[in-house]
Amino acid sequence: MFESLGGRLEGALSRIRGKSRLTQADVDETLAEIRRALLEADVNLAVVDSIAERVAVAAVGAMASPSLTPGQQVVKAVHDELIRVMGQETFRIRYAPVPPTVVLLAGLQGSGKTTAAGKLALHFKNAGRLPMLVAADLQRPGAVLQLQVLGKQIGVPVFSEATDPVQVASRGVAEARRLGRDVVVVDTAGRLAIDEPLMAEMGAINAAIEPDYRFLVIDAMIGQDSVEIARRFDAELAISGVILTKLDGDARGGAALSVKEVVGKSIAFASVGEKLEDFEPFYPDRMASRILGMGDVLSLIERAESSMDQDVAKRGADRLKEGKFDLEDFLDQLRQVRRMGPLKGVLSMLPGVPKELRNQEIDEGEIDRVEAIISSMTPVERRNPAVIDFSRRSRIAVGSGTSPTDVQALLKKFREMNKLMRQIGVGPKSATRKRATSGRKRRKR
Ligand SMILES: Nc1nc2c(ncn2[C@@H]2O[C@H](COP(=O)(O)OP(=O)(O)OP(=O)(O)O)[C@@H](O)[C@H]2O)c(=O)[nH]1
Ligand SMILES: [Mg+2]
Repeated sequence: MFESLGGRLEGALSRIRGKSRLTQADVDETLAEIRRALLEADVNLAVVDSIAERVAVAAVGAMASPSLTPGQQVVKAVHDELIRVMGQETFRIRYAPVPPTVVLLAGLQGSGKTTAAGKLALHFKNAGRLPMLVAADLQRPGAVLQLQVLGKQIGVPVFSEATDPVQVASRGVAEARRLGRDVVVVDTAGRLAIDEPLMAEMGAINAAIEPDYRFLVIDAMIGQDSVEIARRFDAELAISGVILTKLDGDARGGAALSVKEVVGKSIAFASVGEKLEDFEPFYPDRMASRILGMGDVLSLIERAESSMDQDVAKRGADRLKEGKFDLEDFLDQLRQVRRMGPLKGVLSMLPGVPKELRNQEIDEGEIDRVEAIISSMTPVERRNPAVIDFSRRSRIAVGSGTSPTDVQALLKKFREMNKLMRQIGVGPKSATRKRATSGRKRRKR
């Protein structure tokens, strides 16, 4: 997401980034390029103007300032502006003092409401809540089943009945209260375009259940149009915020950068993929850094923390220290990292990773192969790869659908990695060893 906008902005700013002196021509050129980049990313014109105006002021200030880094100041101004238009603060859910906290999702057809309902419920569950899903989309055949499948996947109950949307919603909330579920997420039907029946239905559900939060779900790919959609839904429902979906696609970013500034409603959550974990609170500051290619370490750390099993991570680290890291440990750690999502996504959040590398196709298949190979080994072989002889190698290759050469290559890589670990010195043991060798030569202990 935001690849082309990020690239264009970085390009615009690279001209002045390191400069210790800015000329009027530098500033004009840079501003023009920033405007072009934003317009091309489908950012609302009024928003483009407001960003450009404020950056221009900052640039004039930077030209006059005795600072050594005027170029850097302009970069910072752009960064600050991106944060400002996206809403500065991160949206926080305040749970209702008397549960349940009721959340209503609304939006156009296919915007990602049902998926977002499941993701949101998982988000609440991970936050220690007891969510419940309510299937109030009785329009599309299969909508209820879709939500039930999601509910099953995340272990969250789904309320449904074949009556009408308003009744399902109110009875769902009542049921949640009865069962002691403290957050209710109500999924509703979408329409191809905003029309009267849709708005009337949403209005009726809204009046019936008086939700604490009314989120509009918007597909980030629709760009400019999102502003008008948000305005219309806001007029009917007084929305609390926006859930922006499909940010993993080739969304140009216009929606993310326009909605808050034009409609005055923040983006509360961002959906960044089809998997249930691909969902996060929307952090304007991190998003701005991501757009400008400054990486997004905080999101990454958070994702690592929520998907990593701390015990497994620690066990791996301990065994590395002890010099006992074997293929079993390697497999554990590999699985941990993969739980953070596709490696490409992980890589794109790291700062300083060059654009070319970020966009490079990572061969997930290669990692699948490694996983398959290690999975086909016996525990003894994983603990002590040295026992793997020719016949074991063939067996492992057959078991993992690879070739003996693949198995051999993996073992070789693993040996090299282990050697490298010992050389860079992990943990106290190798520290002693390093001291020993750097001092007078000692015989092997
Ligand atoms: N890549 C990607 N796909 C998504 C995301 N969110 C939803 N989708 C996909 O978009 C399609 C529509 O999602 P739904 O959740 O069914 O959308 P909806 O708004 O409930 O659709 P209706 O109920 O028909 O109005 C599905 O194929 C989802 O898998 C996302 O963040 N990224
Ligand atoms: Mg749906």
